[in-house]
Amino acid sequence: VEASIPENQRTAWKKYSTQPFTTAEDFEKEVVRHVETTLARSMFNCDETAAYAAASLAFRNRLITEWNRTQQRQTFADGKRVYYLSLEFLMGRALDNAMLNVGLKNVAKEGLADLGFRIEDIIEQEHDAALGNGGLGRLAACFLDSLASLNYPAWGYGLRYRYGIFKQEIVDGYQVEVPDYWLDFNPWEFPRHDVVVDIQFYGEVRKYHDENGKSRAVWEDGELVKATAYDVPIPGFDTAVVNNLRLWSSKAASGEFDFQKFNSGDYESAVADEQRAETISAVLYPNDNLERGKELRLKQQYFWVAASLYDIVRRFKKSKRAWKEFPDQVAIQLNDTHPTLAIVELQRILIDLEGLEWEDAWNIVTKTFGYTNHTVLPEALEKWSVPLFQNLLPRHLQIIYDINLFFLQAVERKFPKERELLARVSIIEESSPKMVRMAYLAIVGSHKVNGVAELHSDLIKTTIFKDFVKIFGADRFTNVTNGITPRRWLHQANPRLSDLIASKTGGLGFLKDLTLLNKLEEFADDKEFKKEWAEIKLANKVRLARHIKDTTGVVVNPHALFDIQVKRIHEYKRQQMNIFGVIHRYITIKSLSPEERKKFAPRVSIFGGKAAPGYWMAKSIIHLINSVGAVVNNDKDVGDLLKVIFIEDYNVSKAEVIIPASDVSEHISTAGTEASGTSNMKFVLNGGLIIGTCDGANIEITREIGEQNIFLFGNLAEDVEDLRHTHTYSTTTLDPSLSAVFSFIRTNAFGPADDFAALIAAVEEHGDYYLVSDDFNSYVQTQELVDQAYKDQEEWVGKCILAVARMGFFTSDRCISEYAESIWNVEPMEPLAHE
Ligand code: F55
Repeated sequence: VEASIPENQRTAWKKYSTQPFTTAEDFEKEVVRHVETTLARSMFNCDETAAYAAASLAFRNRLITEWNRTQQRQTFADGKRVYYLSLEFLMGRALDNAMLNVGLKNVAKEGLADLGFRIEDIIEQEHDAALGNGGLGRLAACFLDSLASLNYPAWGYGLRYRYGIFKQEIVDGYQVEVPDYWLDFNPWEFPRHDVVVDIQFYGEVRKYHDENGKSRAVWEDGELVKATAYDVPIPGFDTAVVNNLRLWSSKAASGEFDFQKFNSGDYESAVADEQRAETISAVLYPNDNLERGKELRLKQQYFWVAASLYDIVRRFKKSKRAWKEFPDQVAIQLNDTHPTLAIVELQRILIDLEGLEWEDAWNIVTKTFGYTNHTVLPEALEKWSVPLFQNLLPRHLQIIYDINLFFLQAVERKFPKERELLARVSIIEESSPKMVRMAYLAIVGSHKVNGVAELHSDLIKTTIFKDFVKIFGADRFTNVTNGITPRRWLHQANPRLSDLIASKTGGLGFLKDLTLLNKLEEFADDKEFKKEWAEIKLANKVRLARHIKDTTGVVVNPHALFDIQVKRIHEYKRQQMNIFGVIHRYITIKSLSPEERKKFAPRVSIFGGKAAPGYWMAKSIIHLINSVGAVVNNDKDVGDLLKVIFIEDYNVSKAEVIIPASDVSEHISTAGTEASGTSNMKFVLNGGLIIGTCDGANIEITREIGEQNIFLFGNLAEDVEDLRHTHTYSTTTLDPSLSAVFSFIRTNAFGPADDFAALIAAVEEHGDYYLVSDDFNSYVQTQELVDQAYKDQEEWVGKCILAVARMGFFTSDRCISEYAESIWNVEPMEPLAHE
């Protein structure tokens, strides 16, 4: 029964319906009301934490009104919706973003000032929502911002982890992981205790025959876990659209069985059940680009997928349409293979619960799903052991076998003589134990598969998924080059640059149509403009220098070139090459006479990023960086010529401070390994140049901004495989400068050389898989070109302006429009203005 208020009584509702604030005065009223009632405090004990809480509650109420309006409008329109399934959403802070997106940051600033607070200090109080590892999770967050800003009816579905990515502390130069308990006070989520789904695990499958003699599989027994929805409002920029991010939290399914245990005196085991259920959504797995096959991870995936699909199907059923219309109402995008079980779960719902025929169901399924691949690294491709599956999800395993059977039969019909092809493309790998290849399942169950940059999308078609191109045709595979939201990554992170750009491009329109940046080309030679531009960069560097001083005690000169590499620590991203280069620079400086040193270009090498807790090589890299810093930063011969900084606990809110402060940032992965990269886009958009390899989106960035405005070096993807063979089958000589770096490390210059032996051995003895030696000379020479170029500030700033002017392509708005058109087949809704 609809719980709707009858017509006659609605006038009272309308009269008292919440009026969102628009003035500083009304905002202040709200803040004071929240401090005095919601928080039960007063002006005599209102610290910054309380002011943050009250300001957030005020904005949150404002969002709720528009959120309700958006949801009602979408329900009424009853059009096709997009569902973005991602195990990670790296959202960062919400308050600043909410204030900017609804266009009331200035109002809040004035209001908070009246109440005795600086808005910057209040924003700083918020704990990051860090439900992600790195690029993949942040991409999902940028996509939500674009979907709302472009008025698409779209939902995100994820897990409400009690612990997000760990907090990184550096102790004696080593990474230490500390749990990130972030839910103490989170005004941005709404528990929906009425939106609950029971999720089943284990048990067994029995066959029953119905009255027509038709056999039906029924999945019975096992254990139930309860999924509760928590909703997070996602405001669009310059629109009243507020979309929904629904995160699921696990609890023991309440009711009979635990009460039974309780009554029978088995209290402890009832509590243990409760705890085991809550464990499912307890913690985000901290590996990026590595899959470890843990049962709890598979439980997380099914828990989240099953709850989300139940929700999506329930919404569809309300519209009372025929099942064959499902793909006209629903588009589901799989963010990597983590949600691939959704394909199997939808097939199960349709055949086992709704009684559709296999073929009809499978047609619906494949039309509904799209799959985005984010990596070609073999160790990152998900595989699950068949015995594990059999135990946890017995019915799903049967369906996977059936999907595979029908798929392989079709392949055999099309390519009758190719027995090896069948083994290669089978969803089941015939190893021991047998494994389910999730990427293959995702390809077979989707109508589109996309990579995230041109090179990457080409590579997946010619390497890991080559056979599937032959089977399904090239049309199933496409490219959508990644993008970033200019709202957070320019307007929010770099307000002064955003204002300067607005003053030359006719207002803030560029934040909604980033190609408008090209108007800046006219000003690339404008003396006055360049001066303001350079001043802003310097101010951003001063801000970062202050953070570095406060957190590490090291004083850096903001006039030195800031060279930044911040991203997850991984051998393929080659932070080791960067730090070897820094050591090379240190050796060079030490060899110079005092006279020569005066001409040497000063540089600050800044690193940041987390290592997966079990990834020893990555942890050694962090240790080496810190050990080099400890020596170099205290060497009187060096002074300001070189500083080496490791910024602890790199996350979204730190990125907002770090990225606007770069002169040069490093994106130096071995060619062919970084699917796209997205921080490369953020750095250039903030007026920094790039030193990078011909990899991922660097290639398209170069095409857009011009090769005079980027420092590219190193071997090309097409040559990497052959070079690796050279290492394996013959002895190649190590690059002489790199050899000198290794010798220097072996003098114990940075502490016991044994600590770094594995890093050296990887290059010298274990085949240098990531080609550090092959690229080292080219890297060092290109760094010298950077030094030279930086000396001519006029020309440097000109390059930065031209680069920014040409970055329009890399907005996530463009990505979302491409997905909408070529994969989802959805249209944006009419714009919605604030009331
Ligand atoms: C996390 C968990 C697993 Cl099991 C596997 C991968 C990850 C992960 O974090 N991957 C990731 O961040 N991939 C990155 O995706 C970005 C967005 O597409 C790309 O820009 C980047 O190149 C890629 O490495």
